[in-house]
Amino acid sequence: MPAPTARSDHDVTSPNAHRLPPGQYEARGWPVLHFGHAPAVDERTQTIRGWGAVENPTAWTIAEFKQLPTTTVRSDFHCVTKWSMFDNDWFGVASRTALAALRPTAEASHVMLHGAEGYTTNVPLDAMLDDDVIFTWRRDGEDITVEHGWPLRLVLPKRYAWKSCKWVTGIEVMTADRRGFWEERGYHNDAFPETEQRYSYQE
Ligand SMILES: Nc1nc2c(c(=O)[nH]1)N[C@H]1C(S)=C(S)[C@@H](COP(=O)(O)O)O[C@H]1N2
Ligand SMILES: [Mo]
Repeated sequence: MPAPTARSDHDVTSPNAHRLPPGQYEARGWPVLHFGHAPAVDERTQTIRGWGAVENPTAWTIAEFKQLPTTTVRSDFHCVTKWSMFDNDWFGVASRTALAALRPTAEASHVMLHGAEGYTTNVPLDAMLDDDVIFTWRRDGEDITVEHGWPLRLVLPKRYAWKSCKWVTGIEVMTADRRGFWEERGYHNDAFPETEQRYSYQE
């Protein structure tokens, strides 16, 4: 992952300073961070597939997926490279709404999110059903840019942001845990910011 942004991007005098998880600083603006390149995506033809331990495997175009019931949730966002953002209003399809459409089987326990260019990240099914988890394409009333994951990204605010998969192409429901892209490369499987679960050697 790229190095943290320069010191001048930190706002140590922020009124949100007391809300920062340990080791984090508040970013000015919204940094862009990902491995590889932002893909060119057409939301009319790009599909998002849901498969695995589900009773109703589904392939939506992204445009169809966006016809599911929508909601807005406010949450914070914490990157393991130490920047945080507060009070983001995300508009989109609640994760629990999408998963309800797929109908996970009784054996389902984990989800692998698949993003463009082979990115993956794993999340317990319970965590995907939290009411603050959302497949989103708008932040604070504006469409997000392709760099930030348009036409569709996940936001999973209670975990470090590498679990918030950009350019989502698949929701794989699993009956056991399996590590995703960063989880296989030295990052923590659970990734809770409050206890600084940054690296796999802490597990
Ligand atoms: N598909 C994909 N999603 C991804 C990543 C990535 O490399 N590929 N990087 C993650 C990381 S490490 C972070 S911090 C957030 C950053 O989101 P942002 O660029 O919108 O700030 O996206 C996450 N989602
Ligand atoms: Mo990150």
